[in-house]
Amino acid sequence: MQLYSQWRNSAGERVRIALHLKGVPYEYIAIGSLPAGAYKALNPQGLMPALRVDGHVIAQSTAILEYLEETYAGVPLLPADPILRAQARAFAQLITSDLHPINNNRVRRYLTDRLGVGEAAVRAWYHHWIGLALPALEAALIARPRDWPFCFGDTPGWADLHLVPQLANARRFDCELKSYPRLCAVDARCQTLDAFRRARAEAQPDYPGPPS
Ligand SMILES: N[C@@H](CCC(=O)N[C@@H](CS)C(=O)NCC(=O)O)C(=O)O
Repeated sequence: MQLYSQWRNSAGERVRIALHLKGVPYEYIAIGSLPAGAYKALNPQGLMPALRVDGHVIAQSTAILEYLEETYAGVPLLPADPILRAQARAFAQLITSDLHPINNNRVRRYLTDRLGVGEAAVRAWYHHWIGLALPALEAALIARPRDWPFCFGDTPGWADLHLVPQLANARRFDCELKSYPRLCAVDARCQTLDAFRRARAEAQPDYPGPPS
């Protein structure tokens, strides 16, 4: 199994965490190490990540996660209870469908390069959408029937692996996080776990090192 990703690739980080949590070995292929055009030939949309399994390519992090969940069912990432399962999916979907697509690199690049939007306004854009998403995610944790150590259970899973890379992005853009104590507590707990640490941007072989 090969994961095509890049050190700073939050959708890829979700998949890396899932692979580690499930104990599935994989080969990390840094997209920057491929010849020009090779990744697009594999995944025509060109977005990261993609997973290659027995010669088949799966694009889109949610599709990859669902494949892993169905194939490596021994370590489930979704809660067993159908309501909690739906709530964990809804939590993740807020990130994958409503937040991440409008704040990601190509959108910010379009704002600056094509629409001539200045850096301060792009930051304001980023903060605006984060500021709508995080209160809803915090509220989802407040509404839980129990104050679990992780988002929807006693072990980390589907919601947690979406949350952690998203909060890393929010920190990169200096977003205010103190108002979200439950999200931060789950994040801090996840950061102590090997599966999350090994998935971090800085732990990837193509990480170029801290900015000088
Ligand atoms: N819906 C896609 C989103 C993938 C995505 O946007 N990936 C980003 C990195 S996190 C990317 O490839 N960005 C390239 C760019 O913005 O130019 C998924 O979940 O896999």
